[in-house]
Amino acid sequence: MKKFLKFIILAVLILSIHFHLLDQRASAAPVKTSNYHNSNGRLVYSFSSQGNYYFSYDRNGNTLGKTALNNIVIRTDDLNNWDQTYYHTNSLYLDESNAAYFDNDHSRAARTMLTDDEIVWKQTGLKVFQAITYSNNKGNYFDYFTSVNGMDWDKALPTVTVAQGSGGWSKHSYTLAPLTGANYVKIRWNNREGEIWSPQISKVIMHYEENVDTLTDELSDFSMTYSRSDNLYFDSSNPLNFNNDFSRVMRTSLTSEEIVWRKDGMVSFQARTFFYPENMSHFKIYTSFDGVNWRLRVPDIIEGEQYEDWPQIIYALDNLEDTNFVKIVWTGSEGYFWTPQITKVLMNYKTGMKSMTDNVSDWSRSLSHTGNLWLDNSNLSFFDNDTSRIMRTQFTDEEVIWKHDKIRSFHSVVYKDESEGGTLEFYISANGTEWSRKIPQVVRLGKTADWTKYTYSLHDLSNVNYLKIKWSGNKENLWSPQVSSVTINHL
Ligand SMILES: [Ca+2]
Ligand SMILES: [Ca+2]
Ligand SMILES: [Ca+2]
Repeated sequence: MKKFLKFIILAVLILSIHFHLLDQRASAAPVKTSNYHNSNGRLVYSFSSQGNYYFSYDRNGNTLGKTALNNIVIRTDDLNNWDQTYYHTNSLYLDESNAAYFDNDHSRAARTMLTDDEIVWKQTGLKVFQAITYSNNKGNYFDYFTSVNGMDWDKALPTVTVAQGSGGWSKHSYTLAPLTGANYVKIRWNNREGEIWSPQISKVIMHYEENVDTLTDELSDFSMTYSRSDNLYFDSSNPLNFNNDFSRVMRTSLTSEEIVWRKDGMVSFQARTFFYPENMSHFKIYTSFDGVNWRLRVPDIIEGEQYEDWPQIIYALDNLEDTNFVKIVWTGSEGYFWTPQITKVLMNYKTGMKSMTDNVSDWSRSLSHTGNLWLDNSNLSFFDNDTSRIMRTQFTDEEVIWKHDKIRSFHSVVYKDESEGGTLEFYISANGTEWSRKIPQVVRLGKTADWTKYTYSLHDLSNVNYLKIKWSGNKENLWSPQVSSVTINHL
């Protein structure tokens, strides 16, 4: 009787849960969300019809931010043919037999010999790469590599889940996320024992950002750099220490030297460097949207392949959203001036993006402004020597409008003193008459005396041709906040 009661209670519970789920389904259409975690188990990407997001962390695992990504596209290669692959070794073939062992997959990539065969996929702007494979054993039989240019490869460590496939084979699901500026992925078989027909690759799934191009500076000369400090030199000696690279940038003295690249709409950046293993002092990497105001970044630091004595260190930034410039600074004043060296730099950028900066030296680059605004030229030392900033002259609502076709992002440099001051509001418009307010992303850039410098940015804009900054509020002081410059990225 007790057992019967338990059964009744259980049945009622299951039914009520079932109806509860049905209720939820009836009330809202389900949103399919794909979440991807990094090797530390932290969420890095979340893709759904309601939005795509990238989550970043510092080296201690503290959340740095959440970036919205437009134009995330999925491409699936079922390996029914080789059309979607970029390269594969000749001895591979597509096995169409015994689909019943492979969850009914009628075509998988397989070997014909026990050799280190490989397949390469090319996709610019890769965010997440997944491979589904089958093996007649539980072993992990593949190595994974990623590359920005298809030539310099770095070993990548996927997260792996194992499930039971049909017919007693193990189904492995490998995920690479996040990929730092990768445009190519290579899978290589690594087992030289066992059966030639195991493992097999069933399919790969790629999430990537659309409309991304790529650019490499081999650093043969300074023609692709934007600016640099004086004491830099191209070293061509001992190429064997540097993967046969005959031209690398190094310092000529133990001073703080820097080199800057510009590419409007940069979304990822990779610097490949070599260090002599004594007194190693890391590079510092800064990003900027105007080449004037810089933000220190926390790059991914990857240990690359080592040639001879010099460890290769790769610095990578990905999912950049306010970057038209990147600066690398040599640090360290001890040891040898000829270490470290930069061998090449690789960038992904949004196709066709251009940037326009208005330093507000005058009103010529804005479309219009209201009467009680003033260009302040005083107290340069509080404003990093910026000779002209916009401020109010009355406690009234004031505004400035900028116009540009196809605005995609907007960055303004703002100084505020320690008073409550006025409030800045940001508006966007397609036609210049109907406006909608947007909440900007705020980054604190630095402090001079009583003034703090911030950037206020809007990202991922579409159907926007006008931007407006509005001052409001009537608390002291009239002179705060001040707008120092505005940069508009547009197509
Ligand atoms: Ca397949
Ligand atoms: Ca080089
Ligand atoms: Ca200015």
